[in-house]
Amino acid sequence: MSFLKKLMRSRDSKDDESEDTKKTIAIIGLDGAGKTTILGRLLKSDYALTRPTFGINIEIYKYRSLEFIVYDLGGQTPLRETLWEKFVISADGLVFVLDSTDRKRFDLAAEEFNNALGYNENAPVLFLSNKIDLENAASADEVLDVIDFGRFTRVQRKYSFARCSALTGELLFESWDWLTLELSDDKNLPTTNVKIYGGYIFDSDGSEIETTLLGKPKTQSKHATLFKKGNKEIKKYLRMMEHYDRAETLIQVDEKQLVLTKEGQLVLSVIIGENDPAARAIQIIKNLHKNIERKFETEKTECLKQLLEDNYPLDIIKD
Ligand code: G3D
Ligand code: MG
Repeated sequence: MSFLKKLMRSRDSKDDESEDTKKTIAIIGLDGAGKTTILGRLLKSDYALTRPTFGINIEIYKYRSLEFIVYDLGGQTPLRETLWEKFVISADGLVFVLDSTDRKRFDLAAEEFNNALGYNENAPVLFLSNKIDLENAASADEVLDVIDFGRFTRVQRKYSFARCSALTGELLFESWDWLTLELSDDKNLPTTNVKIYGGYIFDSDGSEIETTLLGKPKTQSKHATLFKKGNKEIKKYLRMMEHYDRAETLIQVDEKQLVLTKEGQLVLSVIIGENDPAARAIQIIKNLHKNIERKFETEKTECLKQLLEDNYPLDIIKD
């Protein structure tokens, strides 16, 4: 955080400590790019509401040790100038969303992106090329041809480019994790390990194949209810995602996070600690997807438990 900002904040607030964990993010992009859907996907798994945003949605989103105040700004032309000026200037982070299937408006999107960068010259920028679940989504190269990222290197500004799907959640959490780390003043924020309390294997039709609770028996019985709730959430999500081959999500269950990935017929999920990096958990279960199919053929029971214990001993709960 800049010195000036810190000074202004400490003037406004007596509790400077907690202010430091609050970050404002402006999500911008043309109308229909997927801004509201992204915000919804981050907030909850069953967020289906995507109506055009007139004006502004403000949502609070807690992730890891930060509290994000996210401004989802309407993309309609007449609103852009007034709203952007007000909210983009003061944002700690900028997220620009591009509809990667809307090639006709790539140039317009690039222009808007430039405008936004003019309003705020410091905040880290996360550029999301959205809707990769659709067949005609632009490749990374196509987008990079239109958007000049070289300028960030020239001025040493922090940025990240990712392709994602707000609808299925694919690659969204990894990108958000990047932004979280960029904005965190807490250098102790864990970047690698997570604390896995257990996990599930489901069939994509919603039938449960395995539930694994990890840790000592006492810990396991303490979390039994949590796992029942998780089971319900997974089924609900899978009903929503039945037409998609790949999906990822993060669902808050009590004080823990449930991370889920679906690849074809197979659904893997783990429950991790409240402030753990979901991106790491997603990586772990993506890696396991490959091994699990192989393991299934030989051993039918406790596949997930064994794979976790064998490959990720440092990531699973011990007590
Ligand atoms: P906006 O807030 O940027 O204006 P919205 O955009 O979030 O309202 O999304 C506009 C439309 O795009 C919505 O469709 C929404 O479901 C869809 N959409 C958003 N993200 C994705 C994505 O990743 N993949 C696909 N396939 N569609 C997406 P409707 O039909 O409701 O207008
Ligand atoms: Mg919207």
